[in-house]
Amino acid sequence: SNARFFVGGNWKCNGTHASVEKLVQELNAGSVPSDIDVVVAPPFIFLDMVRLSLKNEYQVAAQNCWVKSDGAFTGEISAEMLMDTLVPWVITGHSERRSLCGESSKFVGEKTGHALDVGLKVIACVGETLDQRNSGSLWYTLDSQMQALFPNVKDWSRVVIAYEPVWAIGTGQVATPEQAQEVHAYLRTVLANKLGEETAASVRIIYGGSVNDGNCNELATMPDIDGFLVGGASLKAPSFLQICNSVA
Ligand code: G2H
Repeated sequence: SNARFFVGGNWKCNGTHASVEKLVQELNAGSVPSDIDVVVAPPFIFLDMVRLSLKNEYQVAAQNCWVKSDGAFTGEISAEMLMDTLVPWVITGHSERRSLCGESSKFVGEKTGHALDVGLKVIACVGETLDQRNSGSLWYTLDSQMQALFPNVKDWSRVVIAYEPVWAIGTGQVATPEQAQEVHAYLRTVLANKLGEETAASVRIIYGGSVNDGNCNELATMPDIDGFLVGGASLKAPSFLQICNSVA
């Protein structure tokens, strides 16, 4: 699509005060195209420090937030707190939260809706496991993850969909450009059926799962790949900067 290219860096649960400071310095020393969105997602504890020290070519995201407003939810961070601390983006439904923290599609949908209602922009993740792909439930899985978003999202201009096949996450086994394109085209059809062609074409659909500086260029040439969500390689500034410059 013609949508603005988007590169996210998901730092996951990594880093020390010193390593984060170094990564920020290296990112600040690099350059990224001015016509793309680059958004990095540090762990909560470093979020404010990273936001305040990164140059303004970069934006920040939280990796998660709570499903409801402030209250008795020990250990959680609300979407309202993110807004109040000037964090513009949040990732929802990452497969690690679905699998390790038991987040259902319904819960991810509600959380996405709440984050949007409060004013955040959302990177909403979907993706199938290898079992689901091999047993023929690829399309069913993706469709049900998408359907859980629709009743909760009023403003699709503030949503980026990240397709992250679970079998490609942190495994070094990246989806081929054709495999990714096939799914991205499907997701766009799902969006089009619900929202119309025009809105569907304007929603960024980004790919995640073992993206690195060696495979990003070919993936970026695919018509329905509007960017990337990068995990491991986003912790290395030279790799991440190269991925940001892979825009086709
Ligand atoms: C997928 C991705 C980033 P990695 O989780 O969200 O991680 O690039 O390490 O596979």
